[in-house]
Amino acid sequence: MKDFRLYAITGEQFHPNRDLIEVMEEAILGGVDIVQLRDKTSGKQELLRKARALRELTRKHDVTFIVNDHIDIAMEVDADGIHLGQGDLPLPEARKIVGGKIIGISTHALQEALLAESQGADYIGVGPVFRTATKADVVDPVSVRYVREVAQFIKIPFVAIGGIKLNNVDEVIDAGATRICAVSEIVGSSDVRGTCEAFLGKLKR
Ligand code: 3NM
Repeated sequence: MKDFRLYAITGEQFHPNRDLIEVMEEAILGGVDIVQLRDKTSGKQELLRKARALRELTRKHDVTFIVNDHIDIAMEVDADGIHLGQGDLPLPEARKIVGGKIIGISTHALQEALLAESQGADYIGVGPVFRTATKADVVDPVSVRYVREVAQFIKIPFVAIGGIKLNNVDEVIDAGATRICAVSEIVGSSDVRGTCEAFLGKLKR
């Protein structure tokens, strides 16, 4: 997969009065390399509509597009890849369906990271680094210690996630993360573009 530094995930609850596509386009203009559609409440038809719109947007800007959970929707809109949690379809089965598309896996402990790597994940999520209210059933924060472990033992790309804000991202970078993902800090910002630019400024050093 194309390398990346800043990964944005949709979170429409954080911008109730703004359009999804408008917000994600601002994030793209701010420099995000990957957009993920994550939506735990919409039905399939609504999800398909959003996925089509985001596919069009990301194509226009040559940005990677990932769909969370829904392999059928990812295939239907020809997304670049899917992102799966620990409770989703196991990676080898998902691989049979998506072929060469990107598969990302959420991991919360080194054992899960090593398994995902050995099964051929294209990247892993590493989190939640800090406490987050964005993911309902999330495990306790893994802290920057887990980031440090992954940086030491895992060779595939990893992206740190969970409660990451402009005011704590330095700690995550110091622990060895070179790729960052945020939901609320990006899409809930009154200046989405400026927030992305600020994250990227910190990731450059
Ligand atoms: N996955 P925010 S934490 C979607 O640890 C997601 O796997 C996580 O949202 C994981 O940036 C998380 O608003 C939510 O804290 C991240």
